[in-house]
Amino acid sequence: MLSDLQTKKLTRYFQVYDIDDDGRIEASDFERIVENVRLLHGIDGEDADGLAAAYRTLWARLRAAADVDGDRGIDLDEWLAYWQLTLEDDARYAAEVDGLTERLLSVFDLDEDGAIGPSEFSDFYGIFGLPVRLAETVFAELDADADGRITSAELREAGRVFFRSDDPTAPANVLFGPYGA
Ligand SMILES: [Ca+2]
Ligand SMILES: [Ca+2]
Ligand SMILES: [Ca+2]
Ligand SMILES: [Ca+2]
Repeated sequence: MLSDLQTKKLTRYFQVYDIDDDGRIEASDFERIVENVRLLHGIDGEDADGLAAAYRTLWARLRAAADVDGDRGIDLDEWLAYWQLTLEDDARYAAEVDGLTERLLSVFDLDEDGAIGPSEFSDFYGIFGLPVRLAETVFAELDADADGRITSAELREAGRVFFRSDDPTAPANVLFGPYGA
């Protein structure tokens, strides 16, 4: 079972992907994410095609696993059911945390130093429509050793805590911004 805290955090994560805020994660939400990432990197042509293809694959995998009623969208109930199964399975959970860490680094580590700096973190919030004024506070929470960079190890730890921790005071709970009451 997902705890109350996990349900709130995963609902917040759902809202991050449901960019148009219509209560369903669909192909069109992923297309908007791709477009935002494309603009951030200023890429087009073949690179943009590769980016779009990567997100199509990600969406297809998510849909195959989570769209139980087959209506080509993932509603919140399907999303939470998907995460309950994933978090109960250590191998799937580890793969999700690794995948999230790699995606965040590959998309937002613009200067390619292997870590997320403050302005790269603001980009991340901007792309997902999260309040950018919060980025600075959340960045400081996730930068565990306060050296001004969120390394892949810090990001992976944040992912682990975000998905599984039931400690309401854990800083990484707010990886995707504040979650609802
Ligand atoms: Ca949507
Ligand atoms: Ca569905
Ligand atoms: Ca960087
Ligand atoms: Ca750090």
